[in-house]
Amino acid sequence: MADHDTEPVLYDTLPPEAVSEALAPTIEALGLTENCRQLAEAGWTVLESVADEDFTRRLRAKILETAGPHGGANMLLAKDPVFAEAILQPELLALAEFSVGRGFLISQVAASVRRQGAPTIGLHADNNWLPAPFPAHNMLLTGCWACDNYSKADGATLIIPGSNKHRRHPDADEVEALTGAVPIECPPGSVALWDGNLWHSNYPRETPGERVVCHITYTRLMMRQVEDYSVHADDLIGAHGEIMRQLLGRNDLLMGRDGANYARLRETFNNSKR
Ligand SMILES: O=C(O)CCC(=O)C(=O)O
Repeated sequence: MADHDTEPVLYDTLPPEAVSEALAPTIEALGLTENCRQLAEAGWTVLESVADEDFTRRLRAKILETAGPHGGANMLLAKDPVFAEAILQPELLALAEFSVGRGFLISQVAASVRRQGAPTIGLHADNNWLPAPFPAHNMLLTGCWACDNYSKADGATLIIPGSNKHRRHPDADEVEALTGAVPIECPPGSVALWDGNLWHSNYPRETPGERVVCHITYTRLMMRQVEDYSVHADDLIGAHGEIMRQLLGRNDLLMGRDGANYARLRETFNNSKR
């Protein structure tokens, strides 16, 4: 962790593939070095057994209870504490800082329940509200917490390896052709993560039962979040402390209750470079 009170003004920006000096011991202790390399190179990675099996069972049960008739749910941080537990897992926070930088925010906590015959979502890059060409530094990190097995027949996430290098949205022909598509295969309790550049979709579900997923999006501090938790922020920060303050954008210079908080200017500007 950087000591924001004593850190001097930073002038250099860390390259996208570099782990900062402050984050490196955490990445090493959690065994995430290879995941960082995969995220930077290939635009995706998978973490298995992010929490114990009981946690994934609780998460799955709460999603099934919360999801609407079409299998979707959002604003989940405000709906049950199990979702804060999910987004605050140390491995996820460490990869988020690596991928979308120090001072990163939570953008969205949503869920999907896909039953047999569920149609696909359609090929896209999560940088959906960003013009192309996409910047060198990643802007969005999506983590799909697979509460059920991920295989092609089970309706797993589909990715186009190498598409992260195009740094643009797919066009209509590419969306139709799905050239080079492969499934992300992993056991329940895994979190599949990808950057904002990687083209992805999901396969139709052919098997009986449901594919239950919690969709978590972390974002760089200068991006607009998908979900607005401002009316819930005091309660969430009261329950989860400093890290939630950061995730909800209450630690930075921007959008303080009384306008910009210049006491936080150096920290915010330094964060943008790490
Ligand atoms: O449901 C999936 O497997 C993919 C979800 C997706 O496209 C997303 O969360 O951006």
